[in-house]
Amino acid sequence: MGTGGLLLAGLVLRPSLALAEGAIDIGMGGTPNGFAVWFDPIGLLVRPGSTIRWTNADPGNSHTTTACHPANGKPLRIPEGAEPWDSGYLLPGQAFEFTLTVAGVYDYFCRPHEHAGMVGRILVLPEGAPPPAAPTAGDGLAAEAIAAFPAIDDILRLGQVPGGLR
Ligand SMILES: [Cu+2]
Repeated sequence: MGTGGLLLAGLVLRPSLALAEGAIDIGMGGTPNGFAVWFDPIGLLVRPGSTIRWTNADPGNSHTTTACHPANGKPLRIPEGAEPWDSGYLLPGQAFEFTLTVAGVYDYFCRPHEHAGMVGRILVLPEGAPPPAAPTAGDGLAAEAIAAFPAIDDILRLGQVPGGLR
């Protein structure tokens, strides 16, 4: 096999990384009876400056996307100096966009479903940068939420960690 084959292999082995020009989508989903609720993907790797669009694709529930930040009554689990966000309640079909500029780990949750473990984690990483450590601040955040964040290693390996019923 020549150089071309090696180049192709390198391309195929790259993790899928969302480099879209527009917003990168995260769905908010749930079962019709509200038995389970989720963000999908639950883990996401993006470059600084990426705009994320959360859309409530769950016909039976309202959801929020809310940064783990003291401004939202939660421990700081986004990078120091980064802007927190809180979508407020999104009815089925509604969406919320936010742009992440500061590199690091962003943990967020859904206000009405924190105790159901409805959380997500976004890793904002410049190309070639070493991976940051996972946030550890936990006081004031439900144990079910803390337990549900996907591992940094999985986000790095997969680019997108699927959420939802599996
Ligand atoms: Cu929710």
